[in-house]
Amino acid sequence: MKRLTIVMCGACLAAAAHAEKVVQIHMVNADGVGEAIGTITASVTPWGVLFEPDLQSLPPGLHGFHVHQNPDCGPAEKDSEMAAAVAAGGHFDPQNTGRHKGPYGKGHLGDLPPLYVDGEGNATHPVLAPRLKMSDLNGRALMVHAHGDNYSDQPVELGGGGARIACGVVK
Ligand SMILES: [Cu+2]
Repeated sequence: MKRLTIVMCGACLAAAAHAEKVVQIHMVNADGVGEAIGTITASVTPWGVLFEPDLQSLPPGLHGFHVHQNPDCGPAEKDSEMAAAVAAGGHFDPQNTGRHKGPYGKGHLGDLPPLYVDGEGNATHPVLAPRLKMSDLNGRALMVHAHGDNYSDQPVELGGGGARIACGVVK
């Protein structure tokens, strides 16, 4: 009887761990990783991965939002200057499409709908990524950019939302 209880509990834990990931998000700049501004919870739905932000202290408006390749929000050199969260690498693109086509296109798998930040600096509106699986998030980073995202590779600097302002490693 005791053994049965342990087995059932183990199954419960495994299911819970698979169903949801809470990612701690921090502001980032060229000097490193800064203050914690909240969390983004990713969970499985029948329609893809749902990202539920609970973030504060962001600039109001729409912000480009992506899964980036590396689990590292640190600064790194870009165009011979240190820049925020460049260590996270580019957009998660396991099929090497090299194309930024948005959450519903056939480019980067890491392209997500933009995050909406209200006039008080809070982001609470969930976004859905229909092509992603939870397992795609393991060992990646979530990235919030300074500007909106036009899902184009042009202009080169702003096509994906420009500078990186907030980031969290998926653990
Ligand atoms: Cu990005």
